[in-house]
Amino acid sequence: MNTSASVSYESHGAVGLIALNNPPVNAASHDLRHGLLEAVNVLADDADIRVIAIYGTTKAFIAGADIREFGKPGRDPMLPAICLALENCAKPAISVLHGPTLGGGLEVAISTHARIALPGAILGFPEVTLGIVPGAGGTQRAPRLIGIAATLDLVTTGKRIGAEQALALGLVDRIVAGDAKQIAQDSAADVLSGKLATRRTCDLPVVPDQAAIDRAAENLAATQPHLFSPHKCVQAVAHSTQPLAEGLARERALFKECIDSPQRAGLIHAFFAERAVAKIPEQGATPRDIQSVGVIGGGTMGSGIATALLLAGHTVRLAEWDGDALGRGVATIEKNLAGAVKRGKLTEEGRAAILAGRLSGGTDLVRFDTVDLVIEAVFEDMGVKQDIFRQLDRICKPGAILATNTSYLDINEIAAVTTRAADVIGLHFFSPAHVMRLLEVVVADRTVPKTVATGFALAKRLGKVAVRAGVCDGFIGNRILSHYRKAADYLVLDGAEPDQVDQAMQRFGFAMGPFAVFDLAGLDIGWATRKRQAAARDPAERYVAIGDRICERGWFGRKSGQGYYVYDGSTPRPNPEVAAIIRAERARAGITPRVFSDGEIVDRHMTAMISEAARVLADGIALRPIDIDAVFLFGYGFPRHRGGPLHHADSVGAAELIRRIESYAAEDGNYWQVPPLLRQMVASGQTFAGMNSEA
Ligand code: T1G
Repeated sequence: MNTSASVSYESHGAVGLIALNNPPVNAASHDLRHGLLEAVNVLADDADIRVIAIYGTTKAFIAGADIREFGKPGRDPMLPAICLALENCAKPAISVLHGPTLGGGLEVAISTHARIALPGAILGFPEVTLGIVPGAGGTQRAPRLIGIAATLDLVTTGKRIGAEQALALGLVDRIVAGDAKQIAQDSAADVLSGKLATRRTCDLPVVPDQAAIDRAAENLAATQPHLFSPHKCVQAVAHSTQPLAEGLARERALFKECIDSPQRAGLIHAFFAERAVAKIPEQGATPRDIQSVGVIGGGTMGSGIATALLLAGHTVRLAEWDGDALGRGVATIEKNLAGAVKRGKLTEEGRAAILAGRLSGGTDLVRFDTVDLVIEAVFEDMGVKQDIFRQLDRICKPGAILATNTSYLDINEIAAVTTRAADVIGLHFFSPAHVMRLLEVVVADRTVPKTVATGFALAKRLGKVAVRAGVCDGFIGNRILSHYRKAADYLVLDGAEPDQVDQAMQRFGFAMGPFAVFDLAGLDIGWATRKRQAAARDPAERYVAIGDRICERGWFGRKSGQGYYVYDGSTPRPNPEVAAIIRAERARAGITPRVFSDGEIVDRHMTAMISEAARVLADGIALRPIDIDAVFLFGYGFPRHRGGPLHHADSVGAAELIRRIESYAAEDGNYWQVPPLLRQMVASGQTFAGMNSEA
C-alpha cells in the first residue's frame, strides 16, 4: 500500500514494513516525509501490528533532507515532526540502514528504537559541509547514544563512518548482511521474540562533558574562524544536557540561523557544482574502455598523473628521454605511493603490488602500440609536443585516445599534426596531480563525443571533478587566474604591500594569498609566461615588472629561499629587498602609492576574475557559470563557503560590478573594461545562477 509516490507499507502478521523508494538516494523530499509519517500513523493505529520496521529500496537508506528544497518555504511535515512521531510511537519502530544514512537520514534512524546496519552502510552528519547544523535532533539525540565528544567529532567535521565504527560507538545495535527488506522482517521478529532490545533515545541520559565542548570550540576558533556553522554545531550539542524538548528548540533556532547565512548558499552551490559539471553535451556517448595508459614525461606532472592512474587501478607505462630522467620519474611515483600509504589511501601490500605489476617504463614510445590512452606531460613547447604526437599517430593502435596535459597551448595545433584529431583531447591536471581534484577536459575543434565521454569517465574513475573546457590560452582556470594575478600586481604597484594583499585574501577565505601562492608555485613559471606573451602584449596595457625584477635576481620563491617572502625561518617574512624593488618600480612609473582597504583589495581581485569569467562564458569556453565555479573550487582553492567566483558575483550583482569597473577604469581604462555580458545581465535582470538553470 502506498502512502505517497515514494513510500509504501505492508503488514505480515504483527510486523509492519515501511519501504522508502525515492531514487537515487532517498533524499527526504516532501513526498517521502509525508508518506513516511502517514505509514507510521497507519501502522501505529493497526491493532494487529506490534512492531514497525523501516528500510530503503534505493542505493541509500536516506541521504538526508532534500537539499534542493533548501531556501524554499518548508512544507509540513518537516523532519523534526517525523522524528518525534517515530520516537514517541507506542509500538517499537526499528530501522535497517544500508548505503548512505546521512544527516536527516541518520536523525530518522536514531529516532527509531533500534538500528540494524548492513555492511557498507555509511553514517554521518554532513550538514556542516553544507553550512548548516543537523536540524532534526541529531545534536540532541546522538549524545544520548554515543556521548558528547563523539557527537562533536561527527557534527563539526561532517565525517562519514562505516558500520563497524558506528557499532563500536553505539550508533547502531547490530550489523547484518543480506537483503534490507528481509533483514527488516527478521529483525522485527527478533524484537517480538525479545532477541533484539529496543529503547527510546529520549529516555537515555546525556553525560555532561564540558571539557569536550570547550576543546571543540577552541579548536574551531583556531582552525575555522571564518566559517559559521561549525561553531553553531558546538553550541547546539552544548544544549544536549537540557531536557530534550528544550535542546531540540535550541537546535532548530541555530539551524534557522544557518539556513539564513550566505555561507549555506555558497556551500550548497559547491555541492551541486561538483555534480552539475558532469552534465555535458557529450554525456550520451559511450566512453572507450581505458585500462592501460602511457604517460610521457616523468616530471612533477607526469609522475603525479601516473600515480593517480595507478591508484585508480590502471596499468601505466612511463616514458622519458633517458634512463636518468626515467629513474627520477619512477622514484617520484614510489614516493607519491608511499605518501598514499601514510594517508591510509593504500596498503603497503597494495603499493608493492602496483610497483611489481602495474608500472613499467622505457626511454622510447615503441611499447605504446597497445595502450588504450596516452597522456603527454612534457614541458610546454609546441614543437616538442607536435613531434611527440606525430610519433604517437604512427605507433598507437586505432581507437587509442591521445591526450595532452598542456596548461595553455593550442590543442587544435597539436591535433592537426595527426591523422586522428577525433581522438585528441586535453586532460589538464593540477599539481599535485594525484591529490588535486580538478581535471579540465579540453575539447578541441575535431574531438568527437566518444573521446570527450572517455575523458569524463576517466576522471570519475580517478575521483576527479572533470570540467569541460574549450580551447583558448589558459582554458578556463589559468585564463581567469591571470586576471586575479593582474589585480594583485596592480594593487601592489599602486600602493598595497604583498603581505597586506595576502592577508586580505586569506580573510576572504583563501588558504593562501596570491603572492604566497606565486612563491610556492615558483616565480619563474609566471616569468616564462610573461616572456612568452610579451610579443602579443597590448602596448597600451599597464605592465607590472616587479615580478621580473625579482626573478632577474634569481629569486624564484620558496624553492630558492626567497621571493615576495623570505623563507629562512618557521614563518615566511615579507622580503625587504622586494619592498625596495616595489618602491623603485612605483617611482619609475611615476606612481604615488595610495592606501587600499582590505575590502577594496578583495573587490578588485573578485571583479577582475568575474570580468574575465564573463568573457570566458561569452566565448563559450565554459558551458555554464557553475563550471567556472567548479574549476576554482576544486582546482584553485577558492573558499568553498563563497561558492565560487560567479556565485559570489551574484551576491554582488551585475550593476554593482559595472559601477566598480567604471570607477577603476578612471585610473586605468585600458585594463578595466565592462564585459558586454554584465551589461546584458543588467538589462535583462539575468543572474549567473539563472544561466545555470537555463543551461
Ligand atoms: N538532496 C537532494 N539531492 C541529493 C541529495 C540530497 N540530500 N544527495 C544526493 N542528491 C542527488 C545528487 O545531486 C545527484 O543528483 C544524485 O542525487 C546522486 O548523487 C535536517 C537538513 C548520498 C553519498 O549532505 O553526499 O539532512 O546530479 O552523484 O556519488 O539535519 O550524494 O544526478 O542530478 O552524489 O553515489 C545531508 C549529500 C543533507 C548528503 C551519494 N546529506 N549527498 O553519492 O551520488 S542536510 C548530505 C551525498 C540534512 C537535516 C539536514 C552523496 C551520496 P544528479 P551523487 P553518489
